[in-house]
Amino acid sequence: MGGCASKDKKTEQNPTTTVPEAEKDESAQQSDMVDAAVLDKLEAGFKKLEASDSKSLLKKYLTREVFDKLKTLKTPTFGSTLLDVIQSGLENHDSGVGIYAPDAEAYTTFADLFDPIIEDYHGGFKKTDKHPPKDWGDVDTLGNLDPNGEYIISTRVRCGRSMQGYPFNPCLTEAQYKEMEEKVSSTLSGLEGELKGQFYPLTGMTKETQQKLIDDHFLFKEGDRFLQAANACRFWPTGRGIYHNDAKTFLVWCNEEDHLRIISMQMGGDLGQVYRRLVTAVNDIEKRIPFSHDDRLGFLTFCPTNLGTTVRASVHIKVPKLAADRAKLEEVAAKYNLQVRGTRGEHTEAEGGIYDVSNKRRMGLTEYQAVKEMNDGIAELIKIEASL
Ligand code: ADP
Ligand code: CIR
Repeated sequence: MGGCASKDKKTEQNPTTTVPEAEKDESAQQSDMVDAAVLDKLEAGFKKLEASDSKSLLKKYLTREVFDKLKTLKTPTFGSTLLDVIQSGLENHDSGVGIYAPDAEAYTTFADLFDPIIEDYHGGFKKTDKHPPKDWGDVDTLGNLDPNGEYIISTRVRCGRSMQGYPFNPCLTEAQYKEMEEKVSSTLSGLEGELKGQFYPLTGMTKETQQKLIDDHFLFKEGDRFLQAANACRFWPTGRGIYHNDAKTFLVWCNEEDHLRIISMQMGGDLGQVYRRLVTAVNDIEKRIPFSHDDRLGFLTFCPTNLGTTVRASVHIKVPKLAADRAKLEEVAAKYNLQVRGTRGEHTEAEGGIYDVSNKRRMGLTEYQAVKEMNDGIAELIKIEASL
């Protein structure tokens, strides 16, 4: 194990762990050095990944040269290692991406790996680029994408936020989880009007209630192996929960992948209404909780795919003719910078011909532009479907 997440475990480790000869001379700096056990794991994991047919961005960009340069580094404050960054992708060769930032400094310390992955995922956001300032645009310019209700089942827009003063999941203590949950639930209890609702902690929630919320697409799933391998599910379900209004059109996830996921959703294709609700909510919450933001990367998140605007605008859509061939659907979607997911979200299959189609990139464009990208792409997909 590497940095912060393994601190508790270090005390349990065998104190006779061998220190390589080369490291013995510098034992005074031991705390700055990566453990031999971590280096062994990294080396073994790297070799396996190299020999695999993994299509992950991790495999694509973790060359031997990058690996050798980064394997001995640690982040300054939390001591996170390359293993903390890549262990999800090492354990799950079917990852699309395969890396997470255990703490915000990882984006800098391990930039030689993060930067090319960010550039690839976000459609050309270069290491010299700067994410634009937040701009929700003119919220009245978006409308209903499917006024006759022929294609779109439901519409959802979400964004992620990290609370200032707290690291990401792998570095959080149990006490911090509890403290954050308390801050989030008490803050949200101040929301009014359409946003008024209640916080439901995962701790103590019946399995039936939890499963119903998951089946209805309102709550995050449990046991995500990509997050588990990244050490992001420690102390589960402590500190995790969901806030929602009665209509379940406005929801906030607490401490799943990110500290907060702020979500607006409803049945049908009225993207305008969904977007306006989200913008109102985020503006309100931002007045009450300070969030982590970086000049270059935008809003900071655990997964590099969510940096920048952190916005994923999606529809659940039925396009049976286009989707007769999933590869074809993916190809057409990619033309409009859209990503296709299964009905229950990432890494799931389509059920009943329903696909989740969303904007793929979230960096190097404004919040409004990210949503508009989905809006325009979906309009095109519907046009194509209608013409077939
Ligand atoms: P996220 O969007 O938060 O990154 P997922 O892809 O895991 O994560 O999706 C989370 C949940 O949101 C899943 O249950 C998924 O089915 C649901 N969801 C996503 N888009 C829509 C939509 N347009 N309508 C209804 N549910 C949706
Ligand atoms: C993967 O690489 O497939 C997972 N680690 C998820 C990557 C992107 N998804 C996300 O941020 N939710």
